[in-house]
Amino acid sequence: VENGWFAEISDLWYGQAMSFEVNKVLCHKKSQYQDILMFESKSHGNVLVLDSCVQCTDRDEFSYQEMITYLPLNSHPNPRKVLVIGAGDGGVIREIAKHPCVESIVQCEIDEEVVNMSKKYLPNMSCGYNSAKHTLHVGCGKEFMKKHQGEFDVIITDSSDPVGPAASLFEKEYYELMKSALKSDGILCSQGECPWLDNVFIKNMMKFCSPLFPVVGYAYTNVPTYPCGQIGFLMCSRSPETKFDQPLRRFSSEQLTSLNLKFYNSEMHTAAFALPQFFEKKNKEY
Ligand code: AAT
Repeated sequence: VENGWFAEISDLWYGQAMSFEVNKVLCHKKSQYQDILMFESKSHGNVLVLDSCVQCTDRDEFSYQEMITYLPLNSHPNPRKVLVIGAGDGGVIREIAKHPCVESIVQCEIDEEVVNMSKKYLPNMSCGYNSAKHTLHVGCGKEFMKKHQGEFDVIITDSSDPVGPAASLFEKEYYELMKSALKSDGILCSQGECPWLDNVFIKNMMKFCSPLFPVVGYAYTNVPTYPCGQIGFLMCSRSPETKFDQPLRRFSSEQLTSLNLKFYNSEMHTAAFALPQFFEKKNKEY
């Protein structure tokens, strides 16, 4: 934080940076795994930053948390047991806990400090931890995956960017491990970076997923405070029946209200899979 502003400077999006005017730094410390910064912003409520990358803001987190949750859960005929990797802020747990089919939520987050700081400064997200369906394991998602076979209906990987502790969650080996941790008709959905910045990286991941899963898809949503204002999701299904862009459960307007959804609905679900023309091209043009 310099001159009252925080700028999200990183080689992952060189030459550009989202900035926030800072009211107050709430906490800044180094955990065993990463640098953790929490500040109160002038316009976006509290903001969580890990290793200089913005993870969420009070103002626009719902778009990401709702979409990474309901895209896979509503593509699955009966998602009862859900595994979440990462998601230290708790927002994805908050969303999964609302889903009518879900019976249990297992979470594996590497950094307990992120969980503790979120409980203190991000109550609107960490309220997810109060769900009776939820169990937390502290550890690396990849190591956790090796110990589980054929157990989960859905696996959601809400991970930070592919540098530091999350790098292993973007590798082919991790997708092979997720495949075997899923039930035979299971679905996975992972934080899939941004088409404007990482087109080649994303296409490469889709390429190594396609021999592993009969159905592979990519969707994206708008998050104004993520780099370029967009973030995508890489989705894979073990069931050849899955049609990601056609949700099996369509929430009525009463349900959308009672679930307190602010972004997701069936139309947004289908639209999220429509990809721009440049996504199909092989080479980065920007
Ligand atoms: N809900 C949106 C916030 C995140 S947080 C990503 C979480 O992944 C963090 O809590 C981090 O500690 C955790 N994490 C990182 N590596 C691992 C790992 N190997 N195993 C388990 N958890 C891990 C996502 C923000 C996306 C930002 C896009 N620019």
